[in-house]
Formats: sequence, structure tokens, C-alpha cells
Amino acid sequence: MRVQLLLLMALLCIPFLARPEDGSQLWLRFSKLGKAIHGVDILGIKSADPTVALAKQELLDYWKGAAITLQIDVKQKQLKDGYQINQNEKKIQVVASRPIGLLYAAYHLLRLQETGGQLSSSKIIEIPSYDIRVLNHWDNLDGTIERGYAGHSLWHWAELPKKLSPRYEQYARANASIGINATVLNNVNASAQVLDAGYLAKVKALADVFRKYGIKVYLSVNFSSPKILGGLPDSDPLRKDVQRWWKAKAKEIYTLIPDFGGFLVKANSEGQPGPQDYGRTHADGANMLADALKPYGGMVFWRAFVYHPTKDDRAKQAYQEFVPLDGKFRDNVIVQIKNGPIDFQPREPFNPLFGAMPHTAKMLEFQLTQEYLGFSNHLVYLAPLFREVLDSDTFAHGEGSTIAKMTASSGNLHRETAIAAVANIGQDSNWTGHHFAQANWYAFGRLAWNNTLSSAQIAGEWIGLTFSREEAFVDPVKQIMLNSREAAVDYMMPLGLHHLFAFDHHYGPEPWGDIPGGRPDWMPWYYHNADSLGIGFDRSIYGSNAVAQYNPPLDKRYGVRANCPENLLLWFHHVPWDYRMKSGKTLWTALCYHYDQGVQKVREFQKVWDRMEKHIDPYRFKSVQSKLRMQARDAVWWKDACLQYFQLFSGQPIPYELERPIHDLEELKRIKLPMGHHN
Ligand code: BDP
Repeated sequence: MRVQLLLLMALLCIPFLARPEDGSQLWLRFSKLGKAIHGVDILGIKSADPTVALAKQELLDYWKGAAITLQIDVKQKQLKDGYQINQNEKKIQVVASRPIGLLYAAYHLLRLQETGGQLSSSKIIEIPSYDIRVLNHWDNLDGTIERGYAGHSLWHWAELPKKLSPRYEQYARANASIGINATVLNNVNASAQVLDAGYLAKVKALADVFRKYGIKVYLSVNFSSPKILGGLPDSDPLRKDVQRWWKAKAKEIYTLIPDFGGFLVKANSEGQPGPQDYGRTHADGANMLADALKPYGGMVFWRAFVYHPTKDDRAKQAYQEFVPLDGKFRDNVIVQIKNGPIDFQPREPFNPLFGAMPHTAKMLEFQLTQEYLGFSNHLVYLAPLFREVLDSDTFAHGEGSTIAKMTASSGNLHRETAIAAVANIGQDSNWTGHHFAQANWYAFGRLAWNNTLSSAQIAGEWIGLTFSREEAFVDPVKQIMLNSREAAVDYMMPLGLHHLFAFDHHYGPEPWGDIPGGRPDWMPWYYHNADSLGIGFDRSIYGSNAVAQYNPPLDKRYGVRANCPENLLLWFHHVPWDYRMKSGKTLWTALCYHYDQGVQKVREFQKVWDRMEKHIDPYRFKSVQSKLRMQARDAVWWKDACLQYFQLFSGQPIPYELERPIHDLEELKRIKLPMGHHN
């Protein structure tokens, strides 16, 4: 009896207890109005369009400002997915040329409202920088995620198509709220299975949920699908039966999903099949798929992430393979290029392909999931990395040919333009593992929409929407975010060092890593080249001459040691330990200082964060606090491992004013994390 009474009392209390904050609401924390304050009228559209209805509903539910008219004006084609917002006295008028523009405008208004922004009296015109703003999920059909650190895949393949998780719609809404309009559901290391009829029915179910949020579904395809699924003798793109197989497959897909987006393809890369298996080129392969999709308006995103162990400097290979194919791709093919020439390292120079292939549509691929940035344990805000890449000048058409300009709507062949990022989303209640990793999803969407936004502006918006608008919280936390990427570069691989990661899982440091008989281009020594003389990869004309792939004057800027930006020095040069840096320090001393600085910065983040306790909920506060502790421990691990290892070559002491190592190198060498490839 007493137990029952207690239980009853406990149950009665539950509604009065604050609901534990788990981060699941992301940046969408508008408070619901009991009753709409003002009307929302709709003009210029006859039938009840579900996207327009959604825009209206979001505003009725959450908008606290003046009355609004939503209007479609199909003549205003120049707006694309964008919108115009006019405000006069007591009314707001929103004009878009497509229904999705109205939904994006609704989120624009709500974002302003929630961040305390003012609607200026003049009109606002927003036109997206890229036509296709796409997330790439590296999700496998068995529910694991390649390089995913936020739990299992969001897609419950076994339950689809019948059962629809409520998260599918939440996912679509979150994406729509930041302008993302495309999603590739599955891993680029693609299973052919995703194209069989059973899976296509599941894909259709997801597409049906996403549609009213303006999101198109794409699939990664395995180039050998005709052989694996269709039973053909091979998948040679020049064979008629192979071409017929893809055409029939495209027809089958579009019958189910009339607005299907297209295919993403990783071919002849890291063991994936591709046209080169049959002596054909990347263009032959891409064009064959493009022809199959063309009648339905589908696109091919063909990845340029290719390299072979036996050839030249890995950093040169994508350029070498793709530049000869310039102008040979169909107009519905976009070559998808990782931001750097190696692989999502903490810092890389931009991929020289962006400054080449003038007759080929090109798109950027960023990585949100922190494969090389501490997984979901480290707070690393990536907008500064994205900005650095977008602002990089390729000099393709003289000064000012930034990657932002080269890839966005304004330039580039008058074809569809696109930008992609590898998603960091999983089943975790906060979606991304680390609460602050949500900011990277957010930042990508905002930059895909407007590639001129600053990292600080995006961080400010995100903090205001996600946590609090109090200045005493926003300002210091913004500083943490803005400094976090450089901190990670400093404690992991400063001055242009790269790929010092532990084999396969890429979490911790293993600059000594060497798997006997393993691929040299997967070994850290391939990249750092430390020896008694110095450290770094010589990519100047005396070395691999990768610098020649950059347009003048960059070839000389990067190629001549004295001109090379110091944050890329060891990317392009093998530099003596006693080389004088601009600061007057020797290279060895500067290296030690950078590692130390990385550690000190994370310690500073901890101090700042601990003072934030009173501003936010205890759940997210504690979670971030404990992750920062882990990051601080990892930063020391990185520093101790790298400095003690490189010291074996430099033969010099760590400057005495810096903190001493607290781990033995031998002890660090024994660390083997129990993580599989698919962790
Ligand atoms: C590397 C990842 C690998 C991916 C590959 C890719 O380690 O898991 O499959 O890139 O982008 O960064 O295809």
C-alpha cells in the first residue's frame, strides 16, 4: 500500500519536474502559441500545396509578429528556392516563385524572431548560393554508419516502408529550416542491394515523408550493380545490356519516386568498382549513368576522391585523373570534390581541382562527421574551416576566383550547382553525439544557402537558437566555437602536418604507425617524413611538385619555402628542424609551442564553459563539460605522443618553459582503441 502510494505520488510529480533536456530539439525551440496572433493569407496558388500549408502552419503556430501574406509568383524565377520579404506598416508580404521558398521564408522569419533580430523596413531578398544543398549519409543498410559517431543510422530499414519513425519528419524539418534540400541516404561505399525492389519501396517511403519539406532523395550506387543485381556478365559502361539495365532501373525508380534526385558515385576508389575495371574512364562511367537519369531530370554526383597506392604523391592523383577529362562530362554530371587533396584533415590547402577543369561542373564536399577531428568527443566548430576553403583563391580566372565563386550559381557554366557535406547525424537523442556538433550541421546548411555568411554570425545565430540569447552566455561561447578549430589543428597537426592518425579508426595520434606490408599511403610516415634533418612532405619542384597543380601565383607562393603560409609549411616542404620561422623561433620550437597552445586553448575552453553553468540547463551543461574534459585529456595525449615521437628525430629538448610530457612514449604506443572501421 505504502509503495503504491509513493508510486502514485511520484507519478503525480512528473509533470512538475523539468523535462530532462536532451538536445533533441536542435535549434528549433520556438514556443508554441496557444492561438495564432495574426492571420496568414495565401495568394497566387490554387490547390492546397502541402509545402505552402506547412509554411502557413509553422507561422500560425509560432509567429508573434505582424500579419503575413504568402504569395507565389511564378514569374519571379530569379528567386529560385529563395524569397522576398516586404514589410509595410502592419503587414508582411512574402513572395516566392516556388512553394519551398515560402517555407524557407517562414523559417527566416522565425529565426529572426528567436534571435532577437529586427525585420528591416526595406525588403529582404534571399537567393540560395547553390541549387542543390545536400547531405551525404554514409549509412549502411545494416544500420551502422561509416565514420558515424552519433549512434546507429536514422533509417530503420527493417521497419520501412510500413513503419515511419517520427524522426524522419523531424529530420526533414530541421534540414528545411536551414535550407538543405537533398539527402543521399546511403554510404558511398555502396551496397548494390539498395537498388533492389524491396529497398526502393523503403526509399520511396522516406521520399514521401521528406517531399513537403522540399527534400529530394538521392542514392549512392555501386558501379557493379548490373552484375551483382542484374546478373550481367560485367558492368562495363560501354556495353549495351549494361546501359539498358541502368535505364530500366532509372525508370523503375522514377515510377516510384517521380522527383528522385539522382546518384552519388564513388568509383575506382579504395577498392570500389568503377569504369576503369573495364579500361573505361570516369567520364564514360558518369555519362552512362547520366544518360539513364536524363529523361527524368536526375543528376550524377561523381566523386573525384581517387588515389592508388602505387602511383605518385597521393595529393596529386585526383587532378591527374580528372583534368584530362575536362569538358567530357554530360551536363547533368557534377564532379564532387573533397575540400582538400588528401582527406578531410584538420587543415589542408584547397584541392587544386577547384582551380582547374573550366568546362566541368564541380561541387565541394565537406565532412561534418568528425572522422579526423576527435569524433563526437571534441568540440570543433567547423564553419571557420568551411570559410577558409570557400574564401581560398584559386586564381583560375585571375585574382578573386575564390572557391565560393567558382562553385556557386553566379559562375560556372549556367548549370545546376551543388554543395555537399558528409552528415554527422545518427540515432543519438541529440542527433550528433556532441551538442556542439549540431552547430556543424547548422553551419553547413546556412553556408550552402548563403556562402558569404561569417563563422561568427552563424555561431551567434546557432547559440541563440539552441541555448540562450543572454550576452553573458553568447559571447564567451561564441569565442570557444570560433577558436576551436585552430585549437584542434594545434594539438593534432599544426604547421601543415597531416594524417598522423592511428590506423583505420583515425581517433588518436600514431605518428609512428607502420603496418608491415600495409599501403604506404595509409601510413603516417608517408605524410610527415620526419628524419634527422627535418620534417614535412616536399611537394615543391624538388619533391613531388604537387605545387604545379596550383595556378600562378600560388605555385610559387606554396612552392617557395620562404613564401609559403606557415600554417601549410609542412604540407609543401620538408623543413630543417632549425629553420627560422617568422616569429624567430626554430621550426622545432615553433612546433612545440603549437602543440602546447592547442592544449592550453582547450583548458581555456573548460574554464569558460564551467562559468556558463548558471545560464543553461544542467543536462547539456554537464554533457559538454564532460566532453571538454575528454578533449583536454586527448589534447595532452596528442601533444605528448607527437612531440616525444618527433623528438627522436629532432634530438632537441621541448622548450623548458612549456609543460612537460606526462605520458611515456612507449606507453602511448601501446594504446590500441577497440574501435572497428564502422564505429
Ligand atoms: C575516408 C574515410 C572512408 C571513406 C572515404 C570516402 O576514411 O571511410 O569511405 O573517405 O570518402 O575519409 O570515400
